[in-house]
Amino acid sequence: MAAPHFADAVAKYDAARIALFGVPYDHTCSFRGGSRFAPRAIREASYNFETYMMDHQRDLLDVPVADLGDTPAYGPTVDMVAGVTQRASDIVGAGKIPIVIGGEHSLAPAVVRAFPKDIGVLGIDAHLDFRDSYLNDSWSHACSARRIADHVGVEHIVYLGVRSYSRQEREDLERLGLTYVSVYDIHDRGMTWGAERALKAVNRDKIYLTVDMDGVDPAYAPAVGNPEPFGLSPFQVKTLVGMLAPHLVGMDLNEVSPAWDFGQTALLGARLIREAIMGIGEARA
Ligand SMILES: [Mn+2]
Repeated sequence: MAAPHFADAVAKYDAARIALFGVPYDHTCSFRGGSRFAPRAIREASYNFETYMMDHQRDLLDVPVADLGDTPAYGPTVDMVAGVTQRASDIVGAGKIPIVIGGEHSLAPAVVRAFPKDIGVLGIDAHLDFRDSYLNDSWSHACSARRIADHVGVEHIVYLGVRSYSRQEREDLERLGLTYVSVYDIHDRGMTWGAERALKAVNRDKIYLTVDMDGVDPAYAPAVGNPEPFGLSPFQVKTLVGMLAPHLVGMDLNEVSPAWDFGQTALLGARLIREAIMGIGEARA
């Protein structure tokens, strides 16, 4: 059975403001595999929700979104990166906003490379993902922020919700001047503070958002590749998406591993994508 299209993503490509596609890829996964099944699980979960969004007092069907389906199941990371960058470039070149459903976090730099270098990138992640290479692969999901920094510059990327990095990553972030917002600071001072701090740090008008679902606490999002306690609440991520919506030029959501799910992680992923779609539609209405 073919996976359904994302709920309410019924626009033809030419008329679409936003173009979704899935990347069923998890070859560099280091702990819990299976995020290649997430595009299907998240699309299926998207049918849970009303098209009318009470919190926005608007209908999602009023925002033209096309679902382009999934990329092929690539082998080596270099092939995945080339294929994803090409597909995202087509969307960006057509003046549309890509929203990409992972798959693992390694897809994020591939999408970011489709944009001019003058964007800023914000990420939700439990991990800093700032290794230069992991298990001999510089495109590993453990290197997502590092590869994004290669494209936009280390001063134009900030991950929020961080609560894990290696000793080497800590040395590298200090040496290279990477900013991050720890989950502990967000728990102390709130997501509004965190988002303002991150936006000020990246100092860009156009923002790309990459959401690693492990940034959310495992109590709410248990089915991720590398779960970490003390995470963000779903509502904090909603708050961030809402604040960024007027600036968003693209987004991805990654690292859901449906085999560990009772359904709630895929549901939250689908809901956050719907939040972004509505936020973008609302900001540009
Ligand atoms: Mn992560």
